[in-house]
Amino acid sequence: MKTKRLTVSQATIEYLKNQYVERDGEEHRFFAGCLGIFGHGNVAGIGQALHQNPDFPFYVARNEQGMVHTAAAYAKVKNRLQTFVCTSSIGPGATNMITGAAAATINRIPVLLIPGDIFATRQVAPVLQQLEAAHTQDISVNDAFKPVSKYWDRINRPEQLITALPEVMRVLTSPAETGAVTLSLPQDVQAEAYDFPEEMFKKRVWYIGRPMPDRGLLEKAISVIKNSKRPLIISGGGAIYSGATDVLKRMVNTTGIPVAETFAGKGSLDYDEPQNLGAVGVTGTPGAIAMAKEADVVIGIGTRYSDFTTISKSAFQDPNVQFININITEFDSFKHGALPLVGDAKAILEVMERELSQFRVATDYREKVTGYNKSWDSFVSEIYEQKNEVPAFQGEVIGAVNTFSDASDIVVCAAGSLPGDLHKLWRTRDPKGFHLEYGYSCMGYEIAGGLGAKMARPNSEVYVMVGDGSYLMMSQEIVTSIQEKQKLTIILLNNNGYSSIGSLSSSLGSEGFGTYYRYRNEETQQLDGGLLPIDYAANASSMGAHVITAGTIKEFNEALIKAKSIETTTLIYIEVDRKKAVPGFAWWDVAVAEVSEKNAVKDSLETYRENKKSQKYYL
Ligand SMILES: Cc1ncc(C[n+]2csc(CCOP(=O)(O)OP(=O)(O)O)c2C)c(N)n1
Ligand SMILES: [Mg+2]
Repeated sequence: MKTKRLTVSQATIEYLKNQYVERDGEEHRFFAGCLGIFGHGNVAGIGQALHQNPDFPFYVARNEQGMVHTAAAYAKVKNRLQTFVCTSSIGPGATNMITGAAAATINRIPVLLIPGDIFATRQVAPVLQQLEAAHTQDISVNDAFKPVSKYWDRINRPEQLITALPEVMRVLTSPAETGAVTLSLPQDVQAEAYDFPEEMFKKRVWYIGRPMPDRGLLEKAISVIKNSKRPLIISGGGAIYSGATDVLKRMVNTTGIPVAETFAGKGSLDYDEPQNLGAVGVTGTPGAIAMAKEADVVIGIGTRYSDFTTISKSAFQDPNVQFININITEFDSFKHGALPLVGDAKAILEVMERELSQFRVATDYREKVTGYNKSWDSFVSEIYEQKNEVPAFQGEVIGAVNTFSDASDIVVCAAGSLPGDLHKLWRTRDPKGFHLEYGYSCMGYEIAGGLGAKMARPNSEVYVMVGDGSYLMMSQEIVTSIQEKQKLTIILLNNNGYSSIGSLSSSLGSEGFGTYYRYRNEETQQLDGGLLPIDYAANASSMGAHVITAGTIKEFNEALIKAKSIETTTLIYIEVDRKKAVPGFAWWDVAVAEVSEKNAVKDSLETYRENKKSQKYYL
């Protein structure tokens, strides 16, 4: 056997560099490079290996959580066909990545995490940043990655790498299995040399297929659809990742089956396609909500049916509703007692398109759908209309960005009141234009994720829409975007705190308690004093961003024009009215206190109990 003498770190990078994926005849490298922050746990191992591999680009990030979001956003824009490696030191550097890992795994997005780990030899224990356990030496904080990783391994001996790396790749490139993969590398092992088989470093192409479900089940599903009166498609992220959007459009244009979109699935159809009902679920449009309620056959495509999609299991009210789930993941395909079509969305829809070429929904059903599409669009136009009030209305700010942006641009968002408003109001014109991380809805994803989106699609403008709360939680990847000349246009909507959770709290009787950015009031001893003097514009500017402050929506429009002409990351600051909200049309199950001293809470408990009556088990 021919061998090559390398350190474990050098072998890891050499191997990763030679991994490719192929789908539909297109082949490319799976890793775009490595994001990282060094500490004693990775500087001399992985750091040294990266240093001697300039063809595997390294990007220094500002926060380990942020860099995992960057990697995940990149992979999301690339439809999971390419991603980054993220390397961290041991201890806090490593555990900072756990939130990012959970977000990637929930959203079924591939990221490879290589945290450093405590010495395998154990002689120097406790090394700086080691959390010891009295009952075992076979544990470190990196074990905390296990519940959020789709594959987890620790390399205690160099030769373990030879069998670990193919598993890493199998999971990352599997559309069904993918998520965060953690390869824990003790710092001494990272630097250890070994004679690795040369074969390990040959170019390897991982084929991403388009598997088909059982034929009998597929026939059954098609006949169920043919016999349906009120079919409805729920389109999720999987429809976009598999590239099924063209065939979906053709199929629904012909058959008239309406489509409602989840957060990850928004963009499956352009907003003005007559079969598009828009957002489904808690943040859904009235049309999507009404049609889900009465649907007799629900065809889920690449959706995991989160509570936001199912209106906390109350969206589908037909007593005989039948689900057909097209999903690459068996786990999701069985949800709601569905006919499980385990396979690739595009491949399955191609068969359905052929088999349903003669199928048509009834004319009145088709017209109802078209009517909902049109009436919702008029509603959006009303919200988009610029009234020039100060402070501005969040809905009109969204409208201004949507109207100004090109179809190929990307809007990025994750948490707060913006995601729901964007889900309802954003007019989609490209399957990749709407980039919402709403699986983990992780505050802090916005700017870090925007950076990943920009790196994945450098010719698009990336509009990061972020609330003041999320901005304060994590905005430091602005620095990375400037360093790498990856321009972002960040729109910071300030409403002095957590308006989304504040209105949720108020709607449940708790008066927005603890959700304002205010001083502690000496008289009340509560946080209801004056507003905090946070200067967001100065903050962004101190990191090197170009900043434009817009006082009115008119100034905001001008700022968008200006921002487009600027080559560096630009932040547009605007204050928005905390009290003026885009209307909602459905409830959400958030448990209300069963005993309380407050009448408002007692009242909301009544409403809550009433709403809960609409919940169902779909068995
Ligand atoms: C990391 C994290 N912590 C807490 C939450 C719960 N949460 C959801 S929205 C929100 C407030 C967001 O505030 P801001 O970004 O200002 O948006 P707004 O609600 O004001 O629109 C909080 C605390 C979360 N989603 N993520
Ligand atoms: Mg806010």
